[in-house]
Amino acid sequence: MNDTFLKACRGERTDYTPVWMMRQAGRYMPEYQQIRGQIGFLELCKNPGLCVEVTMQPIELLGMDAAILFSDILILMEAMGMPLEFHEGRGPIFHRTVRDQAAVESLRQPQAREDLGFVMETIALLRRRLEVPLIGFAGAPFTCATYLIEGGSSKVFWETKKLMYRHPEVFHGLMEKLTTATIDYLQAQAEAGAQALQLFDSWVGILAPDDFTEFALPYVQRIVAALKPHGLPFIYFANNGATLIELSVATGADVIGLDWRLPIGDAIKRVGPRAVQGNLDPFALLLPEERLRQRIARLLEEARPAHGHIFNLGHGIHQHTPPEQVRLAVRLVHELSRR
Ligand code: 1CP
Repeated sequence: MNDTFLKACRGERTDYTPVWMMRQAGRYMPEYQQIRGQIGFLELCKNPGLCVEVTMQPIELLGMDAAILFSDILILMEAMGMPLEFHEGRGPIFHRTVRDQAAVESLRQPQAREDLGFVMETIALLRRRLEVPLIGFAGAPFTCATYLIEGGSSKVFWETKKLMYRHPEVFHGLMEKLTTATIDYLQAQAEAGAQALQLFDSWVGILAPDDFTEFALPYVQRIVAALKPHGLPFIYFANNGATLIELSVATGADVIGLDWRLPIGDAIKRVGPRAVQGNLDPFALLLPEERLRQRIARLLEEARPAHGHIFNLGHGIHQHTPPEQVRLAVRLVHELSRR
């Protein structure tokens, strides 16, 4: 069992810097495309046997030090009674939106162990096969709320901010429900065998720090606190969160995920004595080998003062990234960080 990733999360000494990449299982891999050619994305998420295959692909072919459960953050909201569809090229679409009190009340509180049993089954199957730790995950309540309020992806988040500012009680009611569902979901994943947990706050970077404090932070704090007794490292990733570093630390998470928009050395000073995860620009994987080597060497050097560093990208791998460049990056991290 390669436990380098778990040691780094706990701030313990490791022989080299462990690496995994957000969205490491997915469309940039021909082996994934081959499976997706036979089955729709949502069906794939509900098929434990195939989810295991897809989760294993980047471990076996690219040499990652941790696996992330193959699923999607929106699966939980489907289980809350929000029918969901994925359109080729257009991304996720919810058939209804949640923009008033009645819609919030109509959301059901799922029982993760039953309603999302396929996820727990995937985790159990993976634990029998994997020789690296398995990361479970969920979307953070704010990010999940944006999808429900907008009815899908957004660039300006008009409806989200309108609800937040004009009807804060409705917004907070929605956040309450998402928080309760997320705690149950992550606890179920921990019991099923997940060895670390990551909360993805992909769109929370649109909030000013004061609004983060009022509308997002208390819910993340509750989730982190509820999972503490399980003893798993907890990673909080606020995308576009350069202005939210201290507040990310205030969530209580053990590991702070960093996007690429700030130098990792600066972030580490602000994070203080806990582990960090990040933060190569996903597009830097397009650099020629020598430049990529320099970039990674510099990042590793800057991250030396961290109380634990897990190498990752600053956000998910882009779907057109050549897999051989990903393999090269993994090899370079291992080679350049060996102590
Ligand atoms: O066509 C396909 O094959 C589907 C593409 C795809 C994949 C491979 C989607 C649709 N989701 C996923 C897998 C996925 N999603 C994982 C698997 C594990 C891994 O990382 O390897 C994870 C952790 C997610 C999480 C996720 N889904 C997030 C948070 C992470 C992030 O990137 O910020 C978000 C925001 C989603 C929503 C979602 N699901 C899929 C898409 C295309 C999107 C984003 C749409 C948008 O931009 O709003």
